[in-house]
Amino acid sequence: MSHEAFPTDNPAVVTVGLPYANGDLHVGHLRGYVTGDTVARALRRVGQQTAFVCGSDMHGTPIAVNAAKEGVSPEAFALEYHEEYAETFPKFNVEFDNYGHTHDETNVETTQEFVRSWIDGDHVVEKEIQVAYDPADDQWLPDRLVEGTCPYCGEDARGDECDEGCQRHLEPGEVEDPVSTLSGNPAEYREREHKFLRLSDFQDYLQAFIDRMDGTDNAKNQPREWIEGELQDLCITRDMDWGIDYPGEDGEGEEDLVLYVWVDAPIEYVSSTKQYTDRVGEDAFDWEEVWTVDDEDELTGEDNGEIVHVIGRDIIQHHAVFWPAMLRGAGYNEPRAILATGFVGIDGKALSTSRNRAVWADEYLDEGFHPDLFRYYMINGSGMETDVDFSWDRFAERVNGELVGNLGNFCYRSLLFAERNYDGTPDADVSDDVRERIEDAIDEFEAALNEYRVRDVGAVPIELADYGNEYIQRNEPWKLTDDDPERAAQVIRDCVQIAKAIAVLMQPVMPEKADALWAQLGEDGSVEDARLDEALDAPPATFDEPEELFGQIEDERIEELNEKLAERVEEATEDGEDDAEEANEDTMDFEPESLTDERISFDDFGDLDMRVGEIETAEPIEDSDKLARLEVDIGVETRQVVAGIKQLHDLAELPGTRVVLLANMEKAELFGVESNGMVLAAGDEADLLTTHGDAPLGSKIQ
Ligand code: B3M
Ligand code: ZN
Repeated sequence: MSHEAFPTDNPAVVTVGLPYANGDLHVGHLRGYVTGDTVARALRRVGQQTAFVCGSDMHGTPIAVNAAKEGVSPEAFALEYHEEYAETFPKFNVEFDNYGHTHDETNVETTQEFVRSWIDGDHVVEKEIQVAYDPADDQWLPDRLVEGTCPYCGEDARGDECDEGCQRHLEPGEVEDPVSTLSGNPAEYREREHKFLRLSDFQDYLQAFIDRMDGTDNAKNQPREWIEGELQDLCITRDMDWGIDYPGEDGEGEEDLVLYVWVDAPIEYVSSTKQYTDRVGEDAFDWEEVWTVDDEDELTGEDNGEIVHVIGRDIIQHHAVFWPAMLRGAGYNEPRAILATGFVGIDGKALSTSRNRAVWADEYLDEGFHPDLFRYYMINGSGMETDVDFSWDRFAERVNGELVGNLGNFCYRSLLFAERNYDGTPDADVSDDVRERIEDAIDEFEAALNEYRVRDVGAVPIELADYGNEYIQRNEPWKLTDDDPERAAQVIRDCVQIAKAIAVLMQPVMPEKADALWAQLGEDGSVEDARLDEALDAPPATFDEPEELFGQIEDERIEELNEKLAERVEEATEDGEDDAEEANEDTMDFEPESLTDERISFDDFGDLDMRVGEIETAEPIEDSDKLARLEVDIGVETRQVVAGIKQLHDLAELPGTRVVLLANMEKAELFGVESNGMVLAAGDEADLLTTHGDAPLGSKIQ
């Protein structure tokens, strides 16, 4: 950690990547917003002054195209989604201090100011470049209006992004074999003059920046490759009508040119904070204290505000390379930390809005589930950087196990016992052991937050509840009430304190449930306003009979939801003819590697102890994108192996599959899991080798 620990004397701003105002929100989007909201709440919890801001991303080609399809203006089209988002977020207890949009006046002004600063600082250059053009339609094809092949990795790519391959940002003119996504016509490249932000001006700065930036490992490490290589200039203008006008040197707009959507989008982080200041007044929150720098040479100095960006892992380059350069070029402060979350998929495949392959935000709520359960599942179900599959089974497992069975159960039994026997909190001091355990929990909360281990922040109250359950079980106060009433009162006094600490510590992840517990303890107001160390203050002497905080989710309910989702995924797959065609093309294009000239002896071959096996279990290794843990029965014994097949196979379908296992492969340890053998597979798709007949398990391959 290269910055002063939270809380600092400066205000902080937490942001989340702006949603494109282009379709309904699904659980994949919500992961980021819930994470950002949890971070903002946790920062406030430790006493950090924090504004949580965001806005809708209104520009870009997909919005212009979809609006045209519906026969409405892009502005009207995007505003409708903007309003929908502004209503949906609070339903998930995602409470922005300000939620603006990129087409509002504040952002237009701020964006044009940024660009003027770059021009004044001589960071903008004009260049003739090749831009994709559809001659049949007489149409320029910026960004997603063109598709083709990525020049870096050869995968299919959009005009501005290699979304299926290396994830790089692509500059206009880079995509090979361009085709219009509007008409399907092959496109040609035509010369056109555009404006560029000269990123190489910021190369040294960026190299130093990335060394001091905090956040998740993916955000800290991936940009190094880009920053260490030669930085290409960033084209900041587009041939479109929809967007913010390029301001020009004398303040006059340049005809036909609007700013690239990725110019005005991050600037909305600044604009949204400004709007917040406008609303609450400078004394309550001063946007300039966060965004502007007092001393440019002292970027990590004590006078600068704390900027924390939460984003999806696909937009790291925009935030850790382009954005800091944009800020620097306009004399603004830099991000303190970038946290990049993994994706949410279903059955190992990405969610798709157009194919209805998703669990929708509204749908989750319509099923009657509490938003805090979803928040808990998103934050505690996996590490932040891990790609996860949304699964109703795992959702129910977490809720039933950790919330109902552990946290909820502890609080309910403790408060019920307290209310029945003492009308509330027994009159005693908290024991030293319990006080220390709560202090440890507070320390871990602070440490986890400072290291951006958001999942661990969420785990603190669960672990405390675990301790509480064990404590009450061990001390059996119900047996003590007659024989040793003093001891019984002491135990329950401790348990009530633990419940109070749980309410304080669970608030960032489950704000509404934390308030419910707070009220059950007879406390006034919202737990949000309680400081972290209030976890150790005595709870009110009296309170009413508590209610269970969480209800069990029944198996039948989950079965219904699973069926619904399975049907939808099936339909989405049937609709996905494109996928099938693409797969076919892949096979047709496939060029096998040339054969090796080196021969081996029969003895050499005999050294390989390969056996027929059958997969018994296959499960993902959570922290890895690619790896799965398999148990393979090879007749003589069952072997645990780690295989790089997580995204290439539906793991649930693998048990029962016959495979060939190289049994005398060197042992290895991957992500802490021992791999004892190797399963043979063909090609990049890891097509598993199996047997034609039914040779018994353990048969040697010869
Ligand atoms: N609107 C959405 C995305 O690419 C995009 C984020 C902008 S953040 C400044 O995830
Ligand atoms: Zn690529």
